[in-house]
Amino acid sequence: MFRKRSYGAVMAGILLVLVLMLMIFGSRLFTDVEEMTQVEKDNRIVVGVSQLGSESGFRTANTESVQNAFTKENGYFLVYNNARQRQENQLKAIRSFISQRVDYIIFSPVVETGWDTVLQEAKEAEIPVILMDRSVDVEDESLYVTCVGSNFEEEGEKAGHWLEQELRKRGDAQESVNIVVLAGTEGSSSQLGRTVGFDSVAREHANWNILEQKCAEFTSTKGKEVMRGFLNKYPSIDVVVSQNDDMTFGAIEAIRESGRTVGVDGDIMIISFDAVEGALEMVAEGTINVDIECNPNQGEYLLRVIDMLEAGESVEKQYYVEEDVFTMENVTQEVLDERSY
Ligand code: GZL
Ligand code: ZN
Repeated sequence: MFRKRSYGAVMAGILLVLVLMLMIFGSRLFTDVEEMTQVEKDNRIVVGVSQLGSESGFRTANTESVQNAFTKENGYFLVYNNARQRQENQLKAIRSFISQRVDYIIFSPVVETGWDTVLQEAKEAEIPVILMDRSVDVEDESLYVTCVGSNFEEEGEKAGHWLEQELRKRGDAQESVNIVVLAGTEGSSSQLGRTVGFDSVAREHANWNILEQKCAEFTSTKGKEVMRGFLNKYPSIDVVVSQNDDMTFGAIEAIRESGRTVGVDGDIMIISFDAVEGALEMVAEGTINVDIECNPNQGEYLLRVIDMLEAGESVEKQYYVEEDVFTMENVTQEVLDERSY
């Protein structure tokens, strides 16, 4: 009995000491972190960034460029959230930035619509909102300060004009051309713009048949799945327009598994978007015929915009990043070596 009681008493004593220690250090720990964070936040510009996901090589590079820009050395405190492709996660993140009273909110809207209310809340909280990569379709454009991204319609037109030139070069300009399109996330600026841009050129050519456009979510898995469906459905496909390199990688796998070939000397021409390093290597070897660049390095542009806002200067409503078009002719070893994404 005695032994049992003393064992129990010892355990209770240890437990009590542990609880006391946790209360002292635990609270100090939380206080320290909170105080430290608060102190740090006080003299650094606090930026809340809602990134839409991590679905592609482009997105990874885009995130890196933001994290490399908003550093402590540059005088920033970055609060970062990955919404994993879900708009409701972005809405939650933006509302949490508002309640944390960040100095700026930056986000890449996964789709163009559904932002009016939350941006109105940010406006009432007097927190400037900057769009990155993609844009929003809102009634009141004053709900965001500026958009740093790409001209997606122009990217789509570039793809169409490349196909025009290529068919002319091959002497096929009048032949009927069967085209399938792997589209990105439905309702995203990149999907909408690239589709409108390419279609604006395609309608100039009665001999271009766009057999089908289907969403493959900007991912390689879906790209392979949708392409496999196209190959089973359409016996003769001449061109694949794939709205990002990740879907292209999946599509090329499906085409090769079907026994057909791709690229410069292949059965099926590949037109892709983004121009990430892995894809440029495929352009250099002739597997991808052309890659329309979509530049993810927006961190520097965003830094400059915030510097201007901090200095009380006015900023443009839209900044387009520099972008190129890559074919075998201009993908040199030097281009590949210096590629940061
Ligand atoms: C384009 C960007 C697109 C990329 C895809 O700026 O929105 O989203 O083209 C990414 O790789 O998923
Ligand atoms: Zn044209």
